[in-house]
Amino acid sequence: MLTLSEIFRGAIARILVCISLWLAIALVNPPLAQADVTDIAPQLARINATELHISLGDRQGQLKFYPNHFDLIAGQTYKLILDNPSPEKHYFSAPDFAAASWTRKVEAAGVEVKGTVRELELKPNAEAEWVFVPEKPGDYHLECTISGHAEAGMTGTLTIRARSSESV
Ligand SMILES: [Cu+2]
Repeated sequence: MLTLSEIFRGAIARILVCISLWLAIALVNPPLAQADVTDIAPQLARINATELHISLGDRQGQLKFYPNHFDLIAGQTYKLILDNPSPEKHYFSAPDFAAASWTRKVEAAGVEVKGTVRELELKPNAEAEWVFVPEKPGDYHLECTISGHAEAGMTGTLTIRARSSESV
């Protein structure tokens, strides 16, 4: 049979175990500082990048973008992979769209290019990657700026839509 002092000592011991456990958890998991949250955000956005592909022309030398229209959602991260399967040089030129978007990264021929994208030049068989976040809703014109190409049909539209929770 337990004496009163044994019950009392048992209770004290349990309380001490609880306090030390709580201290251990608090030390291992300190509350997240604001800086930590900011550091994590770009990595999360990178993981969620939606991949898109566009071809500038085709093997037969057609002067077109494939596809010639994209529907994008503001605030979402996209990774646009551009290639040129045609026998001649082409440009992906959409300066107004670029101004309405935030460029995170541009990579062409394995080299990262810094700064804003207004126009990307793709030589035959070249590939480029553009990681961006569209921001300002609207319809933006895309064209190849080589003389005669836009007139022959090498144009497109890039649409940025507001997130569904926002009104346009
Ligand atoms: Cu062209």
